[in-house]
Amino acid sequence: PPVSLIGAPTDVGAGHQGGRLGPEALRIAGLGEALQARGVDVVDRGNLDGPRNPWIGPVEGYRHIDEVTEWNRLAMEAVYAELAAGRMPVLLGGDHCLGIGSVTAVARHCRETGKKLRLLWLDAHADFNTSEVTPSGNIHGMPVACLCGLGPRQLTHLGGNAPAMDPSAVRQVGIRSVDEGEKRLVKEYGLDVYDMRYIDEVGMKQVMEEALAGMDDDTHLHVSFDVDFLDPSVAPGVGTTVPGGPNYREAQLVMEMIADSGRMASLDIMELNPILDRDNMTALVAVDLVESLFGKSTLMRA
Ligand code: DIR
Ligand code: MN
Ligand code: MN
Ligand code: MN
Repeated sequence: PPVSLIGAPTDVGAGHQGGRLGPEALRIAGLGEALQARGVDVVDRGNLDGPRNPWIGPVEGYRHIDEVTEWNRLAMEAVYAELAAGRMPVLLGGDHCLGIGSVTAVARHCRETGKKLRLLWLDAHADFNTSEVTPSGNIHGMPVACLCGLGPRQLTHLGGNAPAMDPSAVRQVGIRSVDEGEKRLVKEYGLDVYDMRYIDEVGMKQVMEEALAGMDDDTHLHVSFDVDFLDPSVAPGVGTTVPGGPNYREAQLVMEMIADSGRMASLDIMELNPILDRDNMTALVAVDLVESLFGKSTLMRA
């Protein structure tokens, strides 16, 4: 389907400023042109326009909750409009709190069209914190919990009813940083987490076979790509680097296997922080990976 790029220039959900420059850095790295060169019909919708970052501390366990809510409402409406028009939304973050709005829109589209939702969450973090267990108050550490109905009402009910989705639809890959209280919740909700230890033990190919298993013609696959999924050696331009992530080669395999599945119908590219980057290298790596997501491969296969 044709692709729509939607910029969401905000870092209200993060603990560092600079993520709000992410959409522009991805454009400068040639995201739109790279997709065009692959024959994808792509339109850039420009940037959403939400509240500025007040840059104050957490209140009752949440930093900037009203600004986060407003940005997510905007993201949800923009993503939903593209899906309803038969297009593939690509949300350019911005911090990962925006996954709430993006996936809430996808879940609504799935309900309306009778599709089954599969959420592939590529991240160093589980993003399953709540106000009780968060070490930071930063809502970018909470979107998966909110989507599963765990969180403040204004975020869990963004789409009207909660939960937006069932935890059984979630597959998380690349995880290597889960906070103490968050670990209990991940277990309690039964999230399917392919952490770095498991990736090391069985290899990325088997991990992706498992994470993508069980999809069919009626599955809508949403890929939420937090750039801190990648090892910091290839992707330094993020606020919360965690060592020991997938290298360039493993990440390419992830994207190629998603492309081979043929099911990806929406995408987030989140958490890029150009202030912390070097010569836009993280944005350039992200564009390389997105090319693979859209089917670029070295050889003609099969
Ligand atoms: C940490 C960091 N778990 C928190 N989370 C991040 O503050 O909740 N998620 N960086 O992407
Ligand atoms: Mn559709
Ligand atoms: Mn994240
Ligand atoms: Mn992360």
